[in-house]
Amino acid sequence: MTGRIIQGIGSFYTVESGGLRYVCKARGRFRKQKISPLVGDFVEFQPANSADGEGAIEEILPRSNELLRPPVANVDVIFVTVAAASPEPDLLLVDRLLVRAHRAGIEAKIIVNKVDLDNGMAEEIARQYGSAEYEVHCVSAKNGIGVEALRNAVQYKTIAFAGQSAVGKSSLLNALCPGLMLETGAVSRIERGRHTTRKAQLIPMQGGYLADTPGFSLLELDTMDPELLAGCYPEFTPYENRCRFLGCQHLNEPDCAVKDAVRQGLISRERLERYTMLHQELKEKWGKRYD
Ligand SMILES: Nc1nc2c(ncn2[C@@H]2O[C@H](COP(=O)(O)OP(=O)(O)OP(=O)(O)O)[C@@H](O)[C@H]2O)c(=O)[nH]1
Ligand SMILES: [Mg+2]
Ligand SMILES: [Zn+2]
Repeated sequence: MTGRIIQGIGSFYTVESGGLRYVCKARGRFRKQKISPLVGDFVEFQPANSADGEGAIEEILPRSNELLRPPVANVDVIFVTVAAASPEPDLLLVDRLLVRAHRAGIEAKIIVNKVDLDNGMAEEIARQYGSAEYEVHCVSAKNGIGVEALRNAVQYKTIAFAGQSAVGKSSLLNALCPGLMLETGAVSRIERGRHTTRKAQLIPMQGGYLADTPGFSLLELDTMDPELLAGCYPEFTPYENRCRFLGCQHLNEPDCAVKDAVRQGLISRERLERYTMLHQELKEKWGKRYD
């Protein structure tokens, strides 16, 4: 049979096929080949032959893409999620996620949650990324602002929510899928501390899937040639061939059309500033790549 992995706990995977769920283990040879099944994988599997047994994943079908942070495969769109406040927005982390999505060949959209707390900041974030022609959705999982519009954007696709911890990814999934009751970060009275998502999982919805994923606070870019970074900024593209130097990195070169566009307010200054930081970071890593 063929199906899709929607959840993985330890060495057990939940495979969905034809609306039913099957618990399966991965064959030992995957471990020998150092392949681990990912949530989102399409697989061939052998269902259990008794009610209490488990099935076996026989084959992982070729992936159209994969992310390791967060760990999901075959994603159509990644919803890079940030909160307008609480936690304070980390836009460098947003930019890192956008670069990673671009490198993995996955379309990205920006979701600004918690607009009920700070609408001014939500507008500021929309301004910075709007000029990059990213689609920006300002929403509130708490009072429902923008949730209906977001629901219309999620049909028939596999969409992964990704972003900093506590921005409200699980809360947004709950708002989008009535009846779903994912645990969210409200401080629990029974356990101490707040609840946090620990595993990626896919939730079937409107003919597609939504992926909830664990949040993080740190994210490094993989080692890559820093000269490829500018190509991950869609708002730079229309200007690049107007820079004086071929291969201009838009740092300190004279007659740089990207920096001109920033001066004219066509590209966000903050995006270029953070680009410069990421470029520097990649340059250091790239220099040490043979160490
Ligand atoms: N004011 C406000 N609070 C929200 C909103 N959405 C979520 N929260 C709160 O933010 C906290 C974190 O929400 P979660 O949904 O658990 O966040 P998460 O992004 O899934 O966090 P991780 O699983 O740790 O990555 C919870 O206390 C939510 O109640 C919102 O739109 N407005
Ligand atoms: Mg969560
Ligand atoms: Zn330039």
